[in-house]
This record gives sequence, C-alpha cells and structure tokens, in this order.
Amino acid sequence: MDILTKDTAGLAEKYKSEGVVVVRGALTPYWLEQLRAAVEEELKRGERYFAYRNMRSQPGIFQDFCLHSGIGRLVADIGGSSWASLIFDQMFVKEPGTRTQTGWHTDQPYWPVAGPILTTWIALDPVDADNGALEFIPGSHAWGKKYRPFTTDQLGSFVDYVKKDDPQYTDMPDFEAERDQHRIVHWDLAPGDLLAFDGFIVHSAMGNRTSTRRRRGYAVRFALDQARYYPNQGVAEWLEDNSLSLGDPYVSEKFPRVFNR
Ligand SMILES: O=C(O)CCC(=O)C(=O)O
Repeated sequence: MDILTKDTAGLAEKYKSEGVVVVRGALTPYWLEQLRAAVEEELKRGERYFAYRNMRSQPGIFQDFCLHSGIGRLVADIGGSSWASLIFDQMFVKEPGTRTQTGWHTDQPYWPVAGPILTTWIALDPVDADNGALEFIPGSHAWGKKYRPFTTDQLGSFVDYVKKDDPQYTDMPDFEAERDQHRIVHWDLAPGDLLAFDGFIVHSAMGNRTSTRRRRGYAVRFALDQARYYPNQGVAEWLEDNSLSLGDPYVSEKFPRVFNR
C-alpha cells in the first residue's frame, strides 16, 4: 500500500523549470507521527543541527521510511525519472530562539555526484517566515554554476571556503546582500507538507525568531536517472564508494535503488 500522496499532476514540469515544488499533505498521519518520534529519539544524542545525518543507515524508522514508504516513487515522478536511489537523510531542527540564518548555498557541489539529485524536505511542524522557512531562488538550478563549498558552524553560519584553488568552482555571490535582484520564494508549510528541490538550486533557511515554536524538518536526498558517481567533486568523503567507478550510475549497496519503474 502506498502511504504517500500520489497526486503529482503538473509537478514534474514545474520542478524542471523552477527547481523546487511543494507537495501539500504528502505524508499520512502514520508517517508523520513515526518521523516525529524518531526525531525526538535522535535529539537525545544532544548534537546540534548539521550533525544529524545518515540516520537511515541504521535499522529503524528513518530507514523504513526511506525504503518502504513509497517516497521513491514520489521522487521519481516529480523528477521525471525511471528510478531513484537513496543517498542520505538529514534532520534539521531549529529550536525557538535559534536566530542564525542557514546561509545561501547549493548542495550538490559538496557531494560526489554529477547529474540530477532531488531532495525532499518534510515539515514536521508548522513552518513559516518566523520560525525558519526555507527560501529558494527558482530557476537557479539551471544557471550552470557550481558554487564553491564552504564550512559552517553547527548552526549554519558561513565560516570559510574549501577547495579554494579548484577551478571547477566559482565563489558564491552574496545573495543576502542582493536579495532585491532575485525572485526569492518561500512557502508556509503544514506538518506533512513536502518540498522537493534540485541539488543545484540556491537556497537558505531563515532563523527561528519565535520563542515557542519549534521547526523540525526531515530531508532525504535521492539520485535520479543520469546521476553518475563523480568523486572529483565534493567534500563529503563519506558519500564516496569504492565499489563504484567514475561515471557509474550512483547506485550501489550503500546507495540502494528505492524505486525502479
Ligand atoms: O532545514 C534547514 O535548516 C536547511 C536545509 C537545507 O539547506 C537542505 O536541506 O539542503
């Protein structure tokens, strides 16, 4: 039984041109409650923000969700792909008072993958501009830019560029300073709504300025048709895989196919 919405009409076209779409009510109450519980359990580790990643590699709710919820089909439908493989998952909790903005960035230059990557970001709480909505520059995924990766502190603030001499990357403009030159969008989300966005789209996340409203988000990254192993790119060695050669489809035991049409 599929447990995620199948109502994806029109989304693939929009995703292709904008690089980001919202799917309302994507999760059933069952999965919403399961993921919320799993996040609470994980938070007991006492880490901050960026530290919670790849939970799906251990048996448990996150893994069950990634492999068995039907999300792979949703991802392939939106991304116009015949298959989807699982890269990793990550949770982003901005507690009340976490004012730090997650700086403007693109994701894919950090990872050893060329070709299409789609992230699903699922709201586990109501999300809006006051408690940490994600912002996007629609269409920026198609600019053909590969922005230089940078390190951040555990709250997401810029620290320093890495790969400073690598000519495949360009430095990122100060999008915050030039906000008025871009079309910037965000969505207010209800729990269970899902954002799907491209690995190259320019995005950021606002701070949580509220004193009472948590903002829990659960992100899962997938590779699609034409995604290839490209270890010449990236800074995330933990996403490399010796069983793959340069140019192989990004599918392996470590990065399993979760949907195949
Ligand atoms: O949820 C957040 O705070 C940031 C999420 C993000 O940047 C991402 O998933 O790539």
